[in-house]
Amino acid sequence: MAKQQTFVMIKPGVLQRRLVGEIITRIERKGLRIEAMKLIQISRELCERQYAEHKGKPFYEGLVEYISSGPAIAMMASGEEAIPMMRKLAGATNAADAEPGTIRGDFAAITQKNLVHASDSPESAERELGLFFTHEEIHSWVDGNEDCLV
Ligand code: FUP
Repeated sequence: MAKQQTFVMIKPGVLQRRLVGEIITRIERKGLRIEAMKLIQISRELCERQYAEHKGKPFYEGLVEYISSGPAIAMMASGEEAIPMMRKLAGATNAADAEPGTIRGDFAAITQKNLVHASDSPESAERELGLFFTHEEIHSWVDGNEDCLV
């Protein structure tokens, strides 16, 4: 299995709803390593770069408005198969399809406000991590608990 690094964004509504701890707990409880994290007011420009693939879609304007509406948390999570693992923890994009037990399934009733973003491929992870973090902001650490997680 491959060690991977993935980009996670905890969206502004999560701070409003005081659910930041709940989300971070789920990521840690799964065993992923948080190796970069910051509270960030995402500018419209950064948001447009993050979601460039969706430009022109009906939900695009509302999405950009929402993501740049207040502070969010940017994070890098690492571990074996971290990219698909984090996508599973997040759940389906569409709020109505997200399974109970997932972050979106448990807390999202509106697709636009589906709490978290998680990279969908190694290419996306590399691109997104590059948008949000400098090398100096990433702090890799050896997982002393690795044996306890199996
Ligand atoms: P995901 O990778 O699961 O975050 O999903 P997408 O990249 O397809 O969508 C990015 C964001 O756009 C979603 F998190 C929420 C928003 N969106 C909508 O508001 N409506 C849609 O129909 C699809 C996506």
